[in-house]
Amino acid sequence: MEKLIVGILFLSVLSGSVAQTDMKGKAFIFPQESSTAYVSLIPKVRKSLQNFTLCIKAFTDLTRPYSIFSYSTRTKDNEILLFVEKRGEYMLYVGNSGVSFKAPTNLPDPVRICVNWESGSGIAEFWLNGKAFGRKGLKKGYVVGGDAKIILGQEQDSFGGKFDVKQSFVGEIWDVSLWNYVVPIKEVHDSCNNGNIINWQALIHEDRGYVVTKPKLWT
Ligand SMILES: [Ca+2]
Repeated sequence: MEKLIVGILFLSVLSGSVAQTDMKGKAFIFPQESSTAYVSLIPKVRKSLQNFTLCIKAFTDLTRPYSIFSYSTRTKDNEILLFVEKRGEYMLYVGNSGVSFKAPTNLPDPVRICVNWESGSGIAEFWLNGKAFGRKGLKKGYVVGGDAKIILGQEQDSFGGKFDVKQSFVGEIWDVSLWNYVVPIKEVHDSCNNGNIINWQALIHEDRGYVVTKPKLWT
């Protein structure tokens, strides 16, 4: 199976649709509101997740709801979803269930968001700009499916599709990392570019629509 995936990836790389990039120091810019621009991230390994840690940095001036990270499986469109309802109100979904975390609304942009979740206790921990904003529980005992479409820029309501322009992301995203274990977030700090499932320094991705890669403006 792994050989097959590597083979498909190799063919896709040859055809120019999928690239592996060292994105260190770079950001994806989503310059306009659309329902067509997105970046699809291809995980290094497709394994179900009993635990995970997700870190991401973003800048936006949106005041409407928007998606930051959309991980969908064939059975659950919000298998993992990081979503902003409004300024200062962050939603984390696991297996289509959600919990909210409140943070100050006057935070200086950009933001560095880190969340982790463990199946054993169901506990999710939420950090923003190096500060903890509490722990909540959801989907205790659940296992996140590994055959996923992982999308930046749009929110999936089906496997790899059904985007809503009014939930799209406009702004910049960089330093995205996903680990298949709980990383003590205190230890992540700025090293949020070396996940073992999604690694920003060896990022396998496919860009669609109006997405531009540029050197990042912020650290
Ligand atoms: Ca959805």
